[in-house]
Amino acid sequence: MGQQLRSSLREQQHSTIRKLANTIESIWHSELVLSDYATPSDLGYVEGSLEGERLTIQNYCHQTTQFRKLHLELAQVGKSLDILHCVMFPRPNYHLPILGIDIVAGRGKISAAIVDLSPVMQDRSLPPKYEEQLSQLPSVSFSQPRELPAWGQIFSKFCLFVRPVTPEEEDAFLDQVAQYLSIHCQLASEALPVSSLEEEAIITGQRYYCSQQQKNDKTRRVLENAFGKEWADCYVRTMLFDVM
Ligand code: BLA
Repeated sequence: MGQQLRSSLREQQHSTIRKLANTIESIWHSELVLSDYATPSDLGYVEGSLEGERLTIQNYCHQTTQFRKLHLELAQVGKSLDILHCVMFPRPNYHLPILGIDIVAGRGKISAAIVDLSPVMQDRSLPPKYEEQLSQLPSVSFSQPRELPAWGQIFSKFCLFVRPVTPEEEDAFLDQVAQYLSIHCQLASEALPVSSLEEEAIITGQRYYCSQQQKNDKTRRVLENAFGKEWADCYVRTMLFDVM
């Protein structure tokens, strides 16, 4: 799909989503050495409309030494719903948390903004350097924190899940994501491979993370309305939260 079409989706989106997409890409490009990722050719740019409004999806994927998949997805439903989804899946031979970001904006207002560095070890702990650096970030308060759904037990104590209600809160969320992402890229670049025993535990942890995320019915419903149940299920299992 042409570059023009790609950039036009982003230009139509909520300004916070557009800014965050640009920030994520700029940090990835400056902090990591990116290689191509074989995105299934029919999933780079997708459009669908069954019963509901038209859904347009743009996917950007890369890989690095430490990450099996860096995934940034921008989606738009009709003219009313904008979505940014981003997950950084580490390779299983590195003990690194899974960075996840989701922003959902409906009719110009953000209803959900979440960022987390989620643990993969069964004791739910993050590597010590992450604990150290994340604890040192200045704490920011938001007027409308949101409660995690039951499947959200995968997230860490550093998880930020809010409904930002002013431009200042939107900027504060953007800033927090940029901090998490910078810390993550820096610590991941210094990380060394683990033993094969630890690798087994990490694979189990990543599988659990993905199986919990797959329980998010709100994501599934949007995809099902535009593409049907079968396609949506396949997309959630192979593109959004593929287990190794
Ligand atoms: C919520 N995700 C949502 C909502 C929608 C989507 C419509 C409801 C908005 C709201 O509660 O205000 C839709 N999200 C999508 C779609 C895609 C998407 C269609 O990413 C992709 C095409 N979700 C993630 C990741 C995280 C995540 C990586 O993809 C976290 C790191 C979290 N999304 C998340 C959570 C909710 C949500 C916790 C709230 C769920 C709830 O309250 O039940």
